[in-house]
Amino acid sequence: KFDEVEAYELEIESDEVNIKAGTAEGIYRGIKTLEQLVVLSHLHANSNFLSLPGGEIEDHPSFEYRGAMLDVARHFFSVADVKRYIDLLSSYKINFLHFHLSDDQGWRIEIKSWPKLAEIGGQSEVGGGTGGFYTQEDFREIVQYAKDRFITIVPEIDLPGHTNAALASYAELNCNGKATELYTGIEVGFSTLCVDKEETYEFVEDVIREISEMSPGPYFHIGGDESHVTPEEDFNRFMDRTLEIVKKYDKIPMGWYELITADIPEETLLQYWAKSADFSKVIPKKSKILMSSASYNYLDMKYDSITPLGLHWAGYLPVKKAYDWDPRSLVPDLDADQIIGLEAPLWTETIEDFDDLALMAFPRIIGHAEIGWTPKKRRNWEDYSQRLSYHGSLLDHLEVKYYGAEEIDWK
Ligand code: TNX
Repeated sequence: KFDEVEAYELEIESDEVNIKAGTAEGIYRGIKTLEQLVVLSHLHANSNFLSLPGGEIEDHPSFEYRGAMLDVARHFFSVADVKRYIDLLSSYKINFLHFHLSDDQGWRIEIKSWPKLAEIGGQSEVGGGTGGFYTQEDFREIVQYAKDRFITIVPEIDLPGHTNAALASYAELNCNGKATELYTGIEVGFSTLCVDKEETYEFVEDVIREISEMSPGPYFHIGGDESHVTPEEDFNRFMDRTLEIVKKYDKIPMGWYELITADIPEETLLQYWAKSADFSKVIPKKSKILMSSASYNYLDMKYDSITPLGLHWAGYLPVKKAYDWDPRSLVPDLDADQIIGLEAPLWTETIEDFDDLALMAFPRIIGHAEIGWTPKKRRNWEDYSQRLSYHGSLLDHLEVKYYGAEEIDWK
């Protein structure tokens, strides 16, 4: 069981420190707790003498999936940036990183059998910058770096909409046989693969095969969101075939909740991104659910009206709101046992570099990490905001930007 795999005990006594666990992963989680204690005790000590609070901790996670998502399609992020994010995520015991690898504005992963995807589709991004892409070697390096920190990479190729970068790279993927122009704006829902062409399924299969071979994790994310120009019947037919391909390469399919209209296998993991106003309309009943509500989880939503970056179509997301909720009861019509965890997406229409990313992710993702680890009955805002107030100094020490929200009495 996941909670046993990740469980650990930490004992700090007057003359020794012990970490016990049944697995290397458990030991790793324990080391991360100890590391935070050491750094924070050091940063807030009144002398040069380092002392740690004594005691015993028995610890294990509440959810098996505690994720972050990075959109590298709207703006590209270097391997070094991704590694830096992975280090930070791992220190807060996040265990999945979902990579949004393709969208209208860019294709970010080398596909050997379709080289123009990266060569052409990799050269654009929002705002007209130069874009970029990961070679397969880069991607393998990221997967391994994450794995060494007990983080599983979830690759996403968004289909059949959000595909302009691919449609600009290969004329034959378009129904009219003409390549589209590269796109650098931020509109959504205008592109679609041609669902009646056999080339489309050769493309989908080659992409899923090449990426699956590099991805040891269980999931392959096939997108499915906002396919507004694909008629529903076409969408379902396309997805039924694509789901077969995912199965052929031994992956568990994952998709945005719109995938519910297709004939999904029972093990499918749907990512629930509805904002609160839509909760009663969007009730996927027949799958596992990953909670990523735009109103609670979206790190690209502004904290408040003066946040310099981000969007606000799902409202503002201050630090308290991002922390003070429970994935098992947020959406009344979902069954608590459908929900395997939560994921915090960072869409990057307005996010251009690591400092921007950090400002939107921190401190809110620390709260998400705690929601994933600690059951609701053992959490409360007063206690959390006190503990969080020390983490600004930790982030300063690492030269990581964060939003100095006034809700927190930063130490
Ligand atoms: C909706 S949420 C999208 C993304 C945008 C995001 C901006 C979802 C599955 N699709 O394409 O980047 O809003 O907040």
